[in-house]
Amino acid sequence: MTTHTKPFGRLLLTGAAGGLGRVLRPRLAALCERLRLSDRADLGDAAAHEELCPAALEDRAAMLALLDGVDAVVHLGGISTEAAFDPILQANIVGVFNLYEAARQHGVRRIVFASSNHVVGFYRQSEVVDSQAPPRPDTLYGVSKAFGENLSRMYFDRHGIETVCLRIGSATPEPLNRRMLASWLSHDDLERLVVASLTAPCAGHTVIFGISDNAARWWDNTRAAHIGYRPQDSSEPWRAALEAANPRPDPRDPALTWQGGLFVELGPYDT
Ligand code: NAI
Ligand code: 15L
Repeated sequence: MTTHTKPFGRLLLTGAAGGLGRVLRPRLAALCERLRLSDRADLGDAAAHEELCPAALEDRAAMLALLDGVDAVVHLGGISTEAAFDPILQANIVGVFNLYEAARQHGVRRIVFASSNHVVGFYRQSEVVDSQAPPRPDTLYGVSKAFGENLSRMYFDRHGIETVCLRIGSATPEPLNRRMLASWLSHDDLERLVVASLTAPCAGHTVIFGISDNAARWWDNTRAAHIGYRPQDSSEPWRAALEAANPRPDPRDPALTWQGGLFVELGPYDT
């Protein structure tokens, strides 16, 4: 048996060239002996503990090779907003299937899957939803994330691969608008959430909303308490400035009506 001083021997981060991938890349080093980084975009130079493995998610053979020797995965790769159906199909549906099938074949035990709040974007901001509320996606993008959540559920029930689905809100350096008073996830809390999801003793199949400890709340994480995520940041210090910037909000503004905000009006895009 191989023993490691860190929790993981080899951790795979997909979408490593993206916005959140670049945030997590240096922060995951403490968790693993080797950090395997993948994307279809340029990954820059590898540090001593890193392995660069470019791959397109829709390339089944490349994904099978990518998962070889991996202990756990943080899956951020994919289309991250509304788009035409074809790229969403390739990256977020075919790609997620390729990831789980490769994980099954290589015996990977846990995946942290970047889902999205847009799985429930058509709930109103006046409602509070938890992980058991039926999906109400606001976009094809949201539908594709619901697919990933369901696929990972099936791979847990059939094959025992644990997954924590992160329904990330808005992961930006600071909250940028009134909606983000509820949806904001600080980068430090993103790190806390990913670390907790990777290292919780028993994750099973869990859906958890990725938000900081914001005073404004639409999303209830009570059912995910076993993950041990303890956010330490809050959007509240930005409230006064954000409200002053928009002192008389239009109550019909979709950005302030739907949990998914302006995503409810994006698209459709040509395939
Ligand atoms: P991003 O768009 O900056 O990064 C996604 C990465 O995936 C990119 O580097 C892109 O090259 C790669 N990618 C896309 N299609 C691919 C394909 N077919 N094959 C290989 N690589 C491919 O997105 P961001 O903001 O870093 O988000 C990361 C993940 O978190 C995404 O899955 C997104 O849906 C999810 N998320 C992010 C939120 C945020 O606030 N940033 C909120 C909710 C969910
Ligand atoms: C997402 O799912 C997107 O990936 C991100 O770019 C943001 O738009 C975020 O949701 C949000 O809802 O603010």
